[in-house]
Amino acid sequence: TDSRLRVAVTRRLPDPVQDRMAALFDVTLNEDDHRFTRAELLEAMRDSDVIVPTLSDRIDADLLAEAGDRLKLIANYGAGVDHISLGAAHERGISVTNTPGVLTEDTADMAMALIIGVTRRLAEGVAVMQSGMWDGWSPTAFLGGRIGGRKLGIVGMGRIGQAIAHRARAFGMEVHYHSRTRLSPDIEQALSAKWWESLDWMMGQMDIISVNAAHTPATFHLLSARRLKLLKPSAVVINTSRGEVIDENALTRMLRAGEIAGAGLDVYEHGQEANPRLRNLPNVMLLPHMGSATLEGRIEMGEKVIDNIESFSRDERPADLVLPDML
Ligand code: 8YV
Repeated sequence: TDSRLRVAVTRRLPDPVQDRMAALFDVTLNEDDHRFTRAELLEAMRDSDVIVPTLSDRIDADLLAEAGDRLKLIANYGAGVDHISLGAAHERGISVTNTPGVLTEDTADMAMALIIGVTRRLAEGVAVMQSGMWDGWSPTAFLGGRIGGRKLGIVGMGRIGQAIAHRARAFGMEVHYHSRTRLSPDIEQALSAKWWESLDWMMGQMDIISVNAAHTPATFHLLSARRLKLLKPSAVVINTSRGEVIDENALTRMLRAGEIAGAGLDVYEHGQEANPRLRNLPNVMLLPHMGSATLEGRIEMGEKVIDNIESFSRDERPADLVLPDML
């Protein structure tokens, strides 16, 4: 009999990751990469010591209650764990790990791409060239705003927020931030970042807001309709974190009414789907959750998952253990 850990992976992962997993564990892969139904997810959880889910798998308290007691570790492929009921897992003695760090720079790059893309009207430029309707250069066509000197307000200053701050400084932006805990003075100084205790006050002063806070009960609709109204009409909203942190309907209404100037969104409140009323707005760039989508990053995420499973199997504390009180 096979004494190796039984590991179920819910989505297709890059080949080097799957190959290494197959060499180390008794692994079940999802070669055709279909999204698991609840029943398939439950079956995988019942039959495995370890499950490797992604954000497309909702592991709530009800599912955990039905999963039996073989499952010991949820080794999430991804940093965000808002699709997993951490409290319920903890109560059942199931450990949870994630993959922080390896996707920080890629996600920060994508946030910058959206900041520049919306401010410099890249989507409009691409669209006119694709349509074949460009009628030649004009001194007043496609005028965007200058990136240098713009005030960037980062909401949530963890790893990704700080990586964006570094980049924004190199582009000559002014960096401001709001977060639960203030950075240490030396980090704040290195980033030339100004902390705002009040998100409300920061909102009113910024040219660009970048959302980089995890989705937790405390950050759900942190950018509420009321707070969004505090923005200047010339302001732009960028989100590469989780859609739920912004009231997407309120944001959509304001964009359509011209009450804010633009948005760059990689994530949506209803997960796999953007509000259809966000489409076809020239000042809105929508991406299909690509923030961490680099081949290098996705391989490193897999390596982190494997390291976490291996530590766990040796009865060591996995490097990326997530506890309910950490969020
Ligand atoms: C991943 C993400 O695509 O890590 C996260 O939290 O949102 C993305 O980087 C996703 O988590 C894969 O499960």
